[in-house]
Amino acid sequence: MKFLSEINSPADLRQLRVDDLQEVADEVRQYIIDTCSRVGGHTGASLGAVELAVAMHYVFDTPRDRLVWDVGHQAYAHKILTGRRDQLHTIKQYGGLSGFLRRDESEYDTFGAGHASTSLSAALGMAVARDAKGEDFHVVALIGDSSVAGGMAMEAINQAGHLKSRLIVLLNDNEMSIAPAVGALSGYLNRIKDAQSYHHLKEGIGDALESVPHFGERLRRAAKSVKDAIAAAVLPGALVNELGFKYIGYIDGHNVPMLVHALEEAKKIDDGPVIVHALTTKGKGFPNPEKNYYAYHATGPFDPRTGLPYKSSKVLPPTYTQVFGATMCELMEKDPAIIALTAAMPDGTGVDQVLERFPERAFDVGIAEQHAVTFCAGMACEGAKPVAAIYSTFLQRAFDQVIHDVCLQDLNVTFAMDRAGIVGADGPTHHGLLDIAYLRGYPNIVLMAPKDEAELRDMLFTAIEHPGPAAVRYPRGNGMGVDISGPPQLIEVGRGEVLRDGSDAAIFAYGTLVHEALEAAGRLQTSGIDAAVINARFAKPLDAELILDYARTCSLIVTVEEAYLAGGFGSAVLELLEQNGLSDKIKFIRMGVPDEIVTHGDPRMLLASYGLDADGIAGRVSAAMADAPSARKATRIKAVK
Ligand SMILES: Cc1ncc(C[n+]2csc(CCOP(=O)(O)OP(=O)(O)O)c2C)c(N)n1
Repeated sequence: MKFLSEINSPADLRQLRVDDLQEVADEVRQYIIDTCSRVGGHTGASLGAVELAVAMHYVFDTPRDRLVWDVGHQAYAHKILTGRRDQLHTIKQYGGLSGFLRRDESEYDTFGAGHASTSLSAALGMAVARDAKGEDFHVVALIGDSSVAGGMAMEAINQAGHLKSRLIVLLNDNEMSIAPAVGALSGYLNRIKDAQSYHHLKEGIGDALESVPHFGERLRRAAKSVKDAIAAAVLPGALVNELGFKYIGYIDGHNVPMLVHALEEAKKIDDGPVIVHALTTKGKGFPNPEKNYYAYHATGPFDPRTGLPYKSSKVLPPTYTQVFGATMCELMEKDPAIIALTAAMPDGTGVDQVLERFPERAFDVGIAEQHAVTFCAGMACEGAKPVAAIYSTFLQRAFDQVIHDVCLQDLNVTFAMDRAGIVGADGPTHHGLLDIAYLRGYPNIVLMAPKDEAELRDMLFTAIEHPGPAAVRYPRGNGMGVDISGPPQLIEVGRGEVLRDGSDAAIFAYGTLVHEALEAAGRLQTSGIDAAVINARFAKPLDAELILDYARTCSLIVTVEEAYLAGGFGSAVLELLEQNGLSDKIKFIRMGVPDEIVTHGDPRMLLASYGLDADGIAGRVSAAMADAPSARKATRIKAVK
């Protein structure tokens, strides 16, 4: 590494000549490939943004000038250039660098990220605060072509054009989301680039080119083909004329000197926001010559010579995601009213299978969770049975749509919440720990969580057939390996399942932790504690009869959930006990995640750190039994169903 080993901060980078920067970018790219081949990560997304990071840190006086990255998954080059090169190999691992951006990780991470489409709002806020304080620095937001179509980004563009604050937006246009980009805006950007037919645009192209600030005359000369000319003319048309942005571009986002030049020009614009439109290739330089950008977005470890992933010889059960996708296809085969929906996560949710099989009844709406939910509500008004497959963490963004548009109107919308619980390497922005709390407090919705992949199938069917809103939460990763060959069955709403009876303690587990609870009960038996284990199945409505029955007969009630304790399943049970005058008559323990930010790392290890494994559960139960009230007198009415 001729340059990179000497670059310990952007100030070092800025000592170099512009002519050296392309080589710096090459070294950064190679460094990302070498590191990600060992530890995995958002390889392709980051490879596509290498030159953008080099140019931005070269042109701007970071961290004095504020650089705001959208999502932050593509920011590995930024991390490398801002003093974190030697820690890159720890990325997404416990105690290591975050896979996204965190203000507490570096002063160069001016705004924490992980969810998409936030950068423009944050950057505009910084710009307005700067102006209010009478300070003078640049604010630059980098955003991808899919994230820019997200609702928040659109709202920020609307306000930025109106306020005319000094703000620079670098658009990283690679025509990709995780999957190929969708939507009219993305189609529009593509049409500009691929313009074939220009007849109706011929007039005015010259004028439009000239109107582009600073670049106009040069663009006119540089427009080598009619295609370039149209591109330059059309985009300013929309952004400059209609929305109050200046436009520079489009430019080759892998050519550092050109980027530097464009950003220098952008710096000079002091009377409003400007967009610099850079074209990039996702996975640029990835060793596998097969152009599967979809697969490159994020990778596990791979062979750095071939780009091929290392294959595990272990045969694992299908993931919950795969089972969801396959079950949707089965159900949609039989019921034409069912519609599947994803918000830019077709492969992550399993909706890719459905899009392929039923393209007319499956939608990828892009990064637009809020729209997705209300879109479903509209479909439900017309008798359709929409299923919104949205990760637990991303559904947070559509909270009001779930409440105001779906639950209040009691519409038949199913929420399939993948990645519920601790997701592991992606960390705090991606853990799905809040959905029970944010969905439980409003009438009408049914909440359920399966103990395994077979029950996921049953619950999905049950949710779709339930006439009102229903949500199913299930974890990231592989199923338990149970038989899923039978057709999905309807489950009685609000009924738990006793997996093991017991007279001393009753453990109510919600979701897949039921298996840890069963193992814990086995261990407790050997130390003389007879613990029942109940698969709660529903957080709303609770199986009140079953819970009260155990509460009247056991000394100890324990709830277990992979979610925040505040407002969660355990809270629901506690409320039930309180309503029935039992809360002070019984020892009660809620096990889950306390009120703290859960870091990134191996999910099993993180769960264990919160006592959410067989050891932890057994330990808590035996400690509590030592001082629990003596065995309760009432006879259980209906413990085993
Ligand atoms: C609110 C939200 N929804 C979904 C995601 C998942 N996600 C992460 S990156 C990404 C694609 C972003 O595409 P783009 O903005 O074009 O950036 P690129 O990856 O192409 O650089 C998506 C959908 C997210 N992070 N946040």
